[in-house]
Amino acid sequence: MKKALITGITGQDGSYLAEFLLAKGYEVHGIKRRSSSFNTQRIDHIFEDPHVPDARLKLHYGDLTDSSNLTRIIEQVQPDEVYNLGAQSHVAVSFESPEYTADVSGLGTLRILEAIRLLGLEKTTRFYQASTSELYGLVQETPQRETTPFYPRSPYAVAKLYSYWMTVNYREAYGMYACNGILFNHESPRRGETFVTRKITRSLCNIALGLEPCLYMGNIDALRDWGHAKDYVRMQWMMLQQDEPDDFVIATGKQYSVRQFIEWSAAELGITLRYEGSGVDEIGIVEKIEGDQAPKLSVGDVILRIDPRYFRPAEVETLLGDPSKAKEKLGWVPEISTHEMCVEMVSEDLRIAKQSALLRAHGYNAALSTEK
Ligand code: NDP
Ligand code: GDR
Repeated sequence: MKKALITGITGQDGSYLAEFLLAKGYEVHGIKRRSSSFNTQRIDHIFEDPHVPDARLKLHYGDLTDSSNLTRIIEQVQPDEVYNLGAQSHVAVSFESPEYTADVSGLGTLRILEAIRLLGLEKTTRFYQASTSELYGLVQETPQRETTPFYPRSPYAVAKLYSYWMTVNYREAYGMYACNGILFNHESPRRGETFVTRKITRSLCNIALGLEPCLYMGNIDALRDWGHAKDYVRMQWMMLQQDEPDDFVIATGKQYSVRQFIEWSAAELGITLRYEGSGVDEIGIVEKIEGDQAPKLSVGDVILRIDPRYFRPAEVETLLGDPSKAKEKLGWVPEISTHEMCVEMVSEDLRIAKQSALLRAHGYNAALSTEK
């Protein structure tokens, strides 16, 4: 039985990758952080009691800032494959905590690579690094491919640039099987609530049901290439199954604006928006309501405002990936379109919002009865 170790198993990608690898028959080890409250919601459904003798999901307490802890876990697990998904992954937060971001998202990668090497596993353990389209930042070529020059625009992106090159360096210096997946944005109903897509779907569902008054946004004209996390974790595994290690861009090859994503999400709720004003004074007003998904809204309600606090000190305005190499060499193509993903996210957030609305109105028992 193959063994995989996932850092960041409690995150969006970690949870999907763990499911994927368990289905492939792997024994899956994950590193989770100690926190004062539970942080395993995304993997609770695949958690197995460690007392069960053949449990294949095993969790270890650890932190990417702690070399001795990482070395001990890797020594104990002796993994065939390590997926380094752990990171302080929020770009805007990285401007607030640049040093911590560098420690986790930059040096954390080095700590894992060095642990593999010092334990003498560099010829047996395969390593996947969660690199990012944020490396392209101020884009030098469109669409972006593996050969496009990097120009990072945030402490997060600079930390990930360090990790990218460390991964290449350990491959070249020590013959390690180490790959960078340069992944463009990917989302899902499990996306963290403060990333833009989830913030939009969650807020609009709450607004439709009267749980929140307004969606406050930053730069809604930013352009992104958004895929589905399920498609992207499949590719992370595929990258480690090749004869030779290599780096790949993973993207859909299609680009939309944040504004478009807002409109798709609103449309799923039967809401048509009209915009007035410009810049930080722009507002989104309900122009039309169809169906019964937004019972608490009326035509004329202002449900979208711009809040300058969500603008970043340096913005990445546009990203569009060219996944040709992944398609040609690995036969990978994304199966879920951006719009289909948006529909799935709204549907899931609407279900959650309905539960919250019921809880607010009637309490616990009423919410449970709608689950059936
Ligand atoms: P998430 O933010 O959802 O998950 C990040 C994971 O890292 C969580 O499990 C988190 O733990 C863990 N983590 C954070 N800090 C530490 C630390 N100090 N030590 C150990 N673990 C830590 O990210 P995604 O799942 O979306 O992304 C996975 C990886 O891919 C990240 O490295 C991200 O930077 C990168 N990436 C993501 C893209 C995307 O669009 N999603 C695109 C390109 C790259 P906890 O749950 O306790 O917070
Ligand atoms: P990003 O994702 O920075 O691309 O990083 P995010 O969803 O945070 O932002 C996308 C774009 O939307 C604009 N935006 C807002 N963003 C947030 N979070 N909140 C807002 O209110 C808002 N308004 C507008 C942003 O300015 C930006 O242009 C993600 C992370 O998952 C990284 O870890 C990963 O490496 C990259 O994707 C690829």
